[in-house]
Amino acid sequence: MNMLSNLAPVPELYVSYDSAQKLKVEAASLKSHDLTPRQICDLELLMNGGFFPLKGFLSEADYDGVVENMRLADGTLWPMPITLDVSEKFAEGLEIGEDIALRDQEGVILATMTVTDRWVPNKANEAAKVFGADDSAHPAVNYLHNTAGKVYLGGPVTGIQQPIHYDFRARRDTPNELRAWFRKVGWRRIVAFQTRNPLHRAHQELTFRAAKEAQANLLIHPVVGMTKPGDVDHFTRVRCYEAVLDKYPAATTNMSLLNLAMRMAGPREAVWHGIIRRNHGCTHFIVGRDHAGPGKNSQGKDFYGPYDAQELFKQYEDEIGVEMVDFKHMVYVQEKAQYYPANEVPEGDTVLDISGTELRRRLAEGLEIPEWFSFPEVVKELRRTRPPRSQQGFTVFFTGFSGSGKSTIANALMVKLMEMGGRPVTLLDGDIVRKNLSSELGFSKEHRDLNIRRIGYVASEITKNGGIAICAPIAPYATTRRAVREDVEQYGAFLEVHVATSIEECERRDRKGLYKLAREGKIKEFTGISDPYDVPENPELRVETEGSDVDNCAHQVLLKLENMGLIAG
Ligand code: PPS
Repeated sequence: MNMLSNLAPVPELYVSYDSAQKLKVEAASLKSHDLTPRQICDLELLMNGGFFPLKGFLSEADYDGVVENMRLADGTLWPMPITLDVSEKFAEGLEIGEDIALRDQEGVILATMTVTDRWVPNKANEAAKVFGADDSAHPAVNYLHNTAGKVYLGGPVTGIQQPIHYDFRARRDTPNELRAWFRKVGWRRIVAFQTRNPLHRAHQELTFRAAKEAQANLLIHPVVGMTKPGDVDHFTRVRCYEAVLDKYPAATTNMSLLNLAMRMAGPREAVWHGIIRRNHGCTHFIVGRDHAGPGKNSQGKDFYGPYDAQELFKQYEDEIGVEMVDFKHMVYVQEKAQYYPANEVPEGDTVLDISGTELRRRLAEGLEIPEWFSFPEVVKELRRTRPPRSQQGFTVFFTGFSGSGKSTIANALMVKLMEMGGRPVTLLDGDIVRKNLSSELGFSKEHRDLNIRRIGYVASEITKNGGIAICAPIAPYATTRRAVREDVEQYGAFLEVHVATSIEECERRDRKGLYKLAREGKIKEFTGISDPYDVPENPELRVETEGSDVDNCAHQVLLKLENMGLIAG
């Protein structure tokens, strides 16, 4: 058991400044592993004592113990595999006992690691035991199978320097910085509140109550490393937290940012969060309903029961070394104009609540968010980041044969959107792109894919920055179109429009004379003649050009955009 006083410093893995300078020079000649964003988060907490008692990435024996029964090989409680996953190629070239340099994404050496273990993990078993099911609907299982390398390396880490953060520097604290601060201000009992979401009035009420009940001070300890895909970005959230912090009585509450990469592992994650907070000097920890829940599995059911996390935490409370504080579900009681715990609402009174889904809908549609629900400063920040759909960027992606009418309709659409105004419009027409972005490319599958991925990248950047991208390439491959959709949908809507002119009609029109040349074999790999075209199965819109004019086709796209809430009606 590793009981730490919350007054003494927690052991770190850093060497002294002078040794670090020396080691940095020596490490330059070692084989290097470029850390992934998740590994950088893990390494930071390993080095600064946030993951105490770990001394490095898990060895195989520790990994087996953690996966099977949440314990390191020496019996210490540790619920989460902290592993250094690498490619087979990198692993192959290593000797056991060799030191490697661990670098951030810019190549800065953060640490060295002595490789004591190398093994190919049974990922299906890890998924089942740690996350409860080998189901890729779970974000961490998806990561395990589709992002993480095939081989794990384990061994002790020697810390050279912390990962560099340029944002919110004053709000980031190592465990020992927090411990020192608690000592300085005389905080002895500290309740930590873990969060990855913006805080609204109910959260403020429940955290304040939790601290009062535990007769403790409150530490808002949000995760700013990696959270669930699709969450509100941490920049926005931290601005929201700053606003909420002002609502607590002065000197009762503080906030510090935690660069943790969450796994959304529910019960095991709650235990892990507790240990991390103990290491940061906290004595109490709020565990709520469905703590660190990953959402629904592929059968549409919850991965974990709503109170599994609380139960597991309670079971290991002594070993974790922090006391669990129950999270009360707070609701607004209209008649009293006040928040109450859900189980203490006076009989007959009206309870008001807004779910996360409803909040997102109201933000997306620019509808009212009442003051009883959230603080005006928080709503203002959320609206700045998530403007209503009619002000967000989006991409219209035309696909179809050469000569189908894509460019003509795309041009008409561009002009109509510019007439409306409000957002900048960029046309990425097939021919224009091939002149400017892809002039070195031909028409092999590989080159077409590269061409389309480039268009997708530009469109996603335009979409991210609130503009309208209209793309009009042939884009014959369904998989590539799907990849572009995924790139864009991170930032805004993607509207696929199949310009469904038949190959016979395109050939009959032959506006550029290319079909004739293709038939004569003078142009090779010509789409529809000597090269494939995957007809889109579920485009948002299919337009027929035989029988309707360009103006009408462009108008159909506008109607669809209106219907999706992307342009005001
Ligand atoms: S792709 O497949 O999406 O990368 O094609 P794209 O960039 O849209 O380029 C298509 C335009 O290039 C001309 N062209 C050919 N098209 C298809 N196959 C072959 N082999 C070929 N060679 C040249 C053709 O004019 C296409 O223009 P559009 O505007 O589609 O008619």
